[in-house]
Amino acid sequence: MIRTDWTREEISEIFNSPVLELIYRAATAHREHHDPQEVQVCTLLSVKTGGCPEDCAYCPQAARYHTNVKVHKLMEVDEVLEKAQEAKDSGSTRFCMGAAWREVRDNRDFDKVIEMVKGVNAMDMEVCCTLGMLTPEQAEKLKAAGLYAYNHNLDTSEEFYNDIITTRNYKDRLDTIENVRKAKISVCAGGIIGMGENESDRIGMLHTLATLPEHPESVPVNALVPVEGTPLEDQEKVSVWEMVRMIATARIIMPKAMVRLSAGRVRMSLEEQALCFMAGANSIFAGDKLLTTPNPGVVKDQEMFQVLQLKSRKAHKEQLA
Ligand code: SAM
Ligand code: DTB
Ligand code: SF4
Repeated sequence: MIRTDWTREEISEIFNSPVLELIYRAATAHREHHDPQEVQVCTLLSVKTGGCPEDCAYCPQAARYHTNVKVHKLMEVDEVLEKAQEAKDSGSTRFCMGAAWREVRDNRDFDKVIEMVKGVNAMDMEVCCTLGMLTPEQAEKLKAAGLYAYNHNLDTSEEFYNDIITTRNYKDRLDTIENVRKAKISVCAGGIIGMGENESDRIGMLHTLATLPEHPESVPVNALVPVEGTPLEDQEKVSVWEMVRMIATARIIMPKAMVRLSAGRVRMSLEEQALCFMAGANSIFAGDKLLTTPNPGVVKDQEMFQVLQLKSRKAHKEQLA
């Protein structure tokens, strides 16, 4: 049964159950709604990089932190479509374009993004964007261009949010997610662990996601990639068990969602990633770069798929056809 009335206590109990029991329960829920061999392969592209006015403490693209990220204005439509074709040729069925913007503005850059969305949509891939805050009208415009999904992360709990970001508030995030939902665009919303939050923040974020009027279709779980120059540069690596607890709990409370093992895979072994798949993760980002930081390359992931006998999930649009 799909529930949106989970209590914090119920989620906490699941989250804290003995880890092997937790994995078993998540694996069972996973099998009720998904083919456990199938993993969705998505490619990210940073179409506008760096120079962001926000102060997200984890982010190498915030203008105020001195990181090695080079600022790059919005890419040209042709260039982006070439990258999308490469992603498709390497086996990705979802293509996500990210921009280091606080919010979308109604200017020529947005018109260009609309052209990018139309172009990728015509390639029969699920097209996704992550561009910051959106108004209802902007969401409608993206939908009309063929946008399939929009990523907008809660990142952490409402209580901890202000320790990580001060230039916008939690409600801003929830409002954009609502605007995306109302435009009938598939919602991708998740967060990051390893930023110094405590267990109750992790449970709090999962609780907010699982009690939205409708669950996000896609829930990315990122492990912080600590980047030199950001306030979180010295954060310790999270253990695989912390990732497993997040993924398994997300799988149990939002069983139909795609749960994405997102940032942080470069520091995980194949065996650790296998545990995450066992715990219900069924999506990854492929390619040697996320937005600005390294990711295991396509060849390494193909090897992993072979060893674990996984197969790439078709684009949802094709599955419907
Ligand atoms: N500017 C838009 C926004 O903030 O929504 C879109 C791009 S932003 C880079 C997308 C997401 O990437 C963030 O919400 C965050 O969850 C994730 N992210 C950014 N830097 C990260 C890092 N160093 N480690 C893990 N995840 C990160
Ligand atoms: C998400 O949850 N993780 C992706 C995607 N959505 C946009 C981004 C991860 C970014 C990691 C840091 C970087 O490469 O800049
Ligand atoms: Fe800007 Fe997004 Fe990075 Fe925050 S996460 S600094 S909004 S690019």
